[in-house]
Amino acid sequence: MTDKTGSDFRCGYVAIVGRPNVGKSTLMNELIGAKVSITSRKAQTTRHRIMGIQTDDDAQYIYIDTPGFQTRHNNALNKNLNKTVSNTLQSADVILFLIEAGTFGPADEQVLNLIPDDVPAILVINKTDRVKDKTSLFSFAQNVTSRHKFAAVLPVSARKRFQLSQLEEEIRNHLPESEPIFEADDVTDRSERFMAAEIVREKIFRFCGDELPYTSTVVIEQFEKKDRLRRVFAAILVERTAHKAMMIGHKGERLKEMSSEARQDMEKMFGVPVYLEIWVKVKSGWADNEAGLRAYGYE
Ligand SMILES: Nc1nc2c(ncn2[C@@H]2O[C@H](COP(=O)(O)OP(=O)(O)OP(=O)(O)O)[C@@H](O)[C@H]2O)c(=O)[nH]1
Ligand SMILES: [Mg+2]
Repeated sequence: MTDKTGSDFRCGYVAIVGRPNVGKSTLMNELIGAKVSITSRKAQTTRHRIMGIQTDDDAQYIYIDTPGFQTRHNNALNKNLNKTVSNTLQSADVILFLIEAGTFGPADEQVLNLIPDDVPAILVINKTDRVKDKTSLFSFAQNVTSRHKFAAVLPVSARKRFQLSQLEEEIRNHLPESEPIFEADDVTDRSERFMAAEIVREKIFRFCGDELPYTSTVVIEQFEKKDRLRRVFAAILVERTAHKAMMIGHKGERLKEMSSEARQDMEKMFGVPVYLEIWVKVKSGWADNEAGLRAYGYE
């Protein structure tokens, strides 16, 4: 291994921004080779700023996954999510502006307008595996690059890992020379307790219909670490009694399935056996109240 304190070592913050559902969290997970950010087919999965860290012999990449920028509803939760995106952009060394191949709409434009002119931004065109006629990507890219002075443009597929090493090389070119900020084996800045809540939230996004993911959140009420075991007591907060019934499902089947998958994911992530209990509680108005949001871990 080479000396990580050598003067040509690079290290910096790489903000990943874009409208909901373009694949930001998938891209970050694939770039660092670990699943630290939850993903789903539904928009607005990510609700917190979360770092994913990748350290090589010659660079440390500190990716910051952000919530997809919200343009639809104006509640306290969404205002808070948008503030997170704006703050992240200000402190980044490099910005990855993610869009979906073939789509550029007002929601993308709004995010693009937030990108400061003095931070190098790479236009990352994701989901190219879905595009049959690759030549169409050229004029598509031209249309987007006419709106901002990008440092580079790269078509990728996060899911198929297409051109990700090229993307990493491009990012490295724009990182400042600096010693590493995190330990070489760190993959995230978040605690196991935080990851536990996120894993449960992912199951809600993956197992429940259209409404529940947006009207619920997860709180870890107790997290016990004993060297070869984690005991996790989670509460899913829902808005209404009817939501509680839907979350639990017929004869408790849905909650049972979600618990089982969440427990397996936690065991994979923590590397130790996990005991998990999930309770569903009705707590209306949680998404509309600023003080309450802080209590649930929203910055
Ligand atoms: N076909 C294809 N699908 C992808 C690709 N990258 C991500 N996806 C899918 O797109 C969906 C959204 O991915 P996420 O990573 O959760 O998107 P996101 O931008 O983080 O979404 P929010 O957190 O809601 O803003 C998931 O179903 C992913 O599997 C890709 O390269 N190709
Ligand atoms: Mg996400």
